[in-house]
Order: sequence, then structure tokens, then C-alpha cells
Amino acid sequence: MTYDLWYWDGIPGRGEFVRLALEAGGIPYRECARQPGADEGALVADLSSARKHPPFAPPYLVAGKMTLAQTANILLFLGEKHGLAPDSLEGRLWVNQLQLTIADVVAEAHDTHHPISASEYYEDQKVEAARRARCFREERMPKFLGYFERVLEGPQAWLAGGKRWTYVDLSLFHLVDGLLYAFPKRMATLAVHYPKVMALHARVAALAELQPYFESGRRLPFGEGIFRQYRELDAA
Ligand SMILES: N[C@@H](CCC(=O)N[C@@H](CS)C(=O)NCC(=O)O)C(=O)O
Repeated sequence: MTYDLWYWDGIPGRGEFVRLALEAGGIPYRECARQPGADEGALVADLSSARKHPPFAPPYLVAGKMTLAQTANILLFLGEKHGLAPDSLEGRLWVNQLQLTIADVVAEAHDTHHPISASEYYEDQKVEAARRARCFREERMPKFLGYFERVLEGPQAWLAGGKRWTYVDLSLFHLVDGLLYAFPKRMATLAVHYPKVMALHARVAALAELQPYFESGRRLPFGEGIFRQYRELDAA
């Protein structure tokens, strides 16, 4: 089956967590908003079309008669169906738990530049953004990165402890990538304290399964999405 993935065109956004799993898993999919003739209107129209289980927001995946939204939920489905997650229920729920923790970091990273409202301009919430970003840099980044470092303790190469990567390894890679882009100074200070997280980032970057995607030019650069580069929000 070829899945239909719906996400805003032009930014990696939360869609990228799903894309990485699809790409690394060699799973066929169509990026609907990037099809010839499709634009933002196509996504808005599809989003509001009648469905048994309507999604609230992208990303969402259409799998035959099923429509699945919420990034972690989509990945839970793909992980089980395509062997990108542990076989046991306990293992799958553990990977889902880690994915939901990544979703928490993603939401907080977004709120560093839009702490008051996603629909208001950054310029109108700069004071609050500066305060929020400081808390994120100083308290939350070390806490989250420290948590993942602890999960990776021991000889294991991957978060779930198995011999092969699972989708949450791909997601942690993308999260670290986003943090390196949005907070380069802070990450330069922090990276040394989280060697296992940084090693996992490098390991995923080198995965043979992902090289065709990385080389295809389809992986969109960061810019106007969740991870943004506002110099004034970064500090060592
Ligand atoms: N918890 C959801 C969040 C989805 C979400 O916030 N999507 C954004 C784009 S990344 C969006 O378009 N939101 C529209 C809205 O919240 O009104 C997930 O993890 O998928």
C-alpha cells in the first residue's frame, strides 16, 4: 500500500518525524501537499473533508480507509506494521513513551519563539520569547537531553536497546538536528555532556537506509517551522 502523508509544504516540521520512518523503512508514500498542483488550499480542504476519524492538525497519514493523526500515533502504527519498533507490547509502548517525550520537547522548542500564540507574529511576543527561551536553554534542554542520555546508558547503541534502530532513534536524531540549528551556541556548550545522545545522532545520520533520502534533495531545510534560528534566543 502507498500511504498518503499530509503535511504543510516548505518546512520539515512534525511531518519530518514521520518522513524519516517512512524513508528509513523503505515504505512507499505520497507527499500529498507536494504533488503537482497541490498547495496550502489542498491540505486545508482535505483536513476539513468528511472522515470517520477526522484529524485536528497535520501531520496525518491516510492508510487505506484509516486516517491517523498525531505524530506519535502515526509512528506507533508504522512501527508495528513495518517492523520499525520492538516486537513486544512492552517494547512498543516504551518506544511510544519516548516518542511522546520527544513531542513534549518539540512543543517547548516551538514555544520559545511563540510563547503566547502560534497565530501572532514573533515580533509581537519577543519579550516573552526571550524569557521562555532562556528557561528552555538553561533548564529544559539539559533536563531532556540528560534523560535521553540516561536511557542510552550501558553498551546499547539504540534507545530501545535492540540490535536495530527503531523509529524513535530517527526522531531523536531529528530533534537533536533541530536543536543544533535553533540553538547552536547552547548546543556547543551542552553537547559534550551528552556524548551518547550525540553519538546516536551521528549514527542515524550515517544509516545506509537514510542516505538515498538525504541525497535526494527532498529533505527540507529548517527555516520557518518549529526550529527557527533567532540569534537573540540563543546563548551559550
Ligand atoms: N500533537 C500534534 C501536534 C500537531 C500540530 O501542532 N501540527 C501543526 C503543524 S506542526 C499544525 O498545523 N497545527 C495547527 C493547529 O494547531 O491549529 C502532533 O504531534 O502531531
